Amino acid sequence: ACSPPNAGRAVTEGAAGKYASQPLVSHIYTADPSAHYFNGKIFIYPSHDTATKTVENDNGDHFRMADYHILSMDSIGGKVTDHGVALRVEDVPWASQQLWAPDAAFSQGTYYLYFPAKDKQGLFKIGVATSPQPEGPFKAEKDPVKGTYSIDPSVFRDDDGTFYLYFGGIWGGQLQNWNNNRYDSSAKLRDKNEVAILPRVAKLSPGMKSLESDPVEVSITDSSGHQFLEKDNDKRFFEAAWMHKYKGKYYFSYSTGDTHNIVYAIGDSPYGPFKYQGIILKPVDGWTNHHSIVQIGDKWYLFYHDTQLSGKTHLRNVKVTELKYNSDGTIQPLSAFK
Ligand code: FUB
Repeated sequence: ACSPPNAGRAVTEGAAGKYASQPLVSHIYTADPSAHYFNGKIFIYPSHDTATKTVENDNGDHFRMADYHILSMDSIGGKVTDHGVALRVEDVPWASQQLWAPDAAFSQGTYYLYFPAKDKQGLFKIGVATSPQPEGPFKAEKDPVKGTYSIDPSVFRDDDGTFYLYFGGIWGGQLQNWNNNRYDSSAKLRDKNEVAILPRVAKLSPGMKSLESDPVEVSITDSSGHQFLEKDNDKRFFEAAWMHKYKGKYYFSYSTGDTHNIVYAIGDSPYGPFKYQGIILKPVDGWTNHHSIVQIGDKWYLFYHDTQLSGKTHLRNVKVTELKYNSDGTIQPLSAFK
């Protein structure tokens, strides 16, 4: 009752007739929306947030999601369908808990769901599950994708048909424990004057269930080509990688985590290097900020989440709003009224 009328809704700054968005569904809590246009419909692959008694901490233990539901709609603003349970943690042979932010891809008649989960040893890995339909149900492979680790998989199909898997997230996402693709249980978060930890990318093999090559770091720099330091935490990578292509350029976007922005950097190849450009979405209600960007017809949309329905960081709701570019290819920033 104390909130201003637009609490928790993203608006296009400076746009005539501000666009305010509402939760896409309210019967379940959903987060981390990865949207795709498959078969003439919009499919959203979100996390399915659930109530938990786990106390909120920096490790993200309060995010205890146990299954996925896929959402779809014919058009933006249209009726949203929840297709029910698409995959449960108990149906993933290698996983123990925490089905965090997923993504999906389509190749040669099969839909692939990529998802992070903790294995039986408590290490986040990335799994893959398949279905003949975009909405699932999905059948998980027996093991995680070999060579993967950490969280927030995001799959990008380039115009030549090659797929790339981006991933990683620091703090509870464990990326700080992986150096040169090796796990180091003693590795700590970097000090403020050390270079920031970078996300990873690897080409997927044509079968979509394995990596074609070892993951490499995704280089993100400032406009002078310098890598960010850990203290540049309003710009450095934290989690929620997403790749899209606009007018031949590669746009790598991500969350800055503890400063709660969605920001982006532009490059000339799927591997980068990417030059930092600025904010796409300022902090929303709730600690996390996680998005996807997709073209539908001749318009571009930002799918994101906030906590409008619950007011609780771990019980989020997905939303969509239009994304606009300037003529120089930069993105017009969005903000949410607090
Ligand atoms: O939903 C759990 C985690 O919260 C995701 O993996 C992060 O990106 C953050 O949104």
